[in-house]
Amino acid sequence: MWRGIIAEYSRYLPVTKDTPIITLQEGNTPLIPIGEAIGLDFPVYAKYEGLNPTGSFKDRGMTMAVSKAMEEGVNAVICASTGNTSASAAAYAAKAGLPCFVLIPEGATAVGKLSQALIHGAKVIAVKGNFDAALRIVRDLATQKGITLVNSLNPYRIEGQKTAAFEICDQLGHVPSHLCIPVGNAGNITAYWQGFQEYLNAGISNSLPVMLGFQAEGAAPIVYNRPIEKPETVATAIRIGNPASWEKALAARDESKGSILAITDEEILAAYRLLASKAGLFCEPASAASVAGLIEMNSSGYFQGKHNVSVVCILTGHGLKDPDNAFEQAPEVITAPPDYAVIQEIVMEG
Ligand code: AN7
Repeated sequence: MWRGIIAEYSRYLPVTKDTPIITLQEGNTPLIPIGEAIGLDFPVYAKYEGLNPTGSFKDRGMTMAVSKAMEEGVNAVICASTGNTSASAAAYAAKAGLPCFVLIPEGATAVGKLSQALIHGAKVIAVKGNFDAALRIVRDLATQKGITLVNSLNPYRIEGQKTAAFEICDQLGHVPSHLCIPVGNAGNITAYWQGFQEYLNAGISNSLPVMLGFQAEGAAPIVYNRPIEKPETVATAIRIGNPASWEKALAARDESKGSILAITDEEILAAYRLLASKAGLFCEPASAASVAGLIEMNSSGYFQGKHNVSVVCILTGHGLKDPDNAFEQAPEVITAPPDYAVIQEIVMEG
């Protein structure tokens, strides 16, 4: 039985036998071939992180952050969140029996994520401001004794999230040539790069991928090299104007000879619909940025003449997190009377 990322990868993590492990058996998410479905003629895989216990990759980091918080004997955990961090923090805090406080940007968090934070018993505070403003407040608040910050500024979050890179190498049997990943607060790209480097240094793998990060056009501070005061994008998960791990994302980009590029909301939504309708994979819009970015780079000729290409795209969160966007992007429901002939006609028309 899979025991969760801490037990499975403990030799790579800062835990001891005295660390109380708070787990929901996160990790072990599938790597699904999608190349053909999205119209590309080289191997492409989706790492479907939406299948983690709370529906996003955040669970890998949260099991570490909350376990270490318990080990240190803290009184509460706190985070700012565009949604997924709050859902994950609330669930792991519930399991640990710890109070959890979350600050979210009012009106800009997908409904699934908000419902999770609430049902798990977190105190949810909606602030009239964006994620960046909320993060500034919790960073200061977490200096109070006994309150631990569980945003990705917490180094244990990165430690946990790096295990996804280990899994990719273990599942694929080799290191992918390129990794495509959405970038918001930039913790995850940092974590993957650290994970791939650690596997290389441990002698488990023998190469490193090129890191390709993607930000939404209206929320692309790293791409445009300046903080964005009022970030805007349909992909609310990555509606972030001043990423906390900015420098580390630049290091991942430059050390891997990769890029961090902007992708429009239209491109994100096209990839979102394509994944759902052709690959059978329902992810949230922010996650589709990885596939949108790959499609865009392929169109621009980036992969031409490259040998042994194998790409992994990270689908960071489940589509059910954000049903409002699905309804907006999908065809309408057909209404009909309970009448055989009427319904037969609809079915026969295809
Ligand atoms: C689905 O939940 O920042 O670059 O507060 O939910 O590590 O921030 C979420 C981020 C990508 C970006 N995809 O990852 C939060 C939050 C999804 C996300 C990202 C997020 P980072």
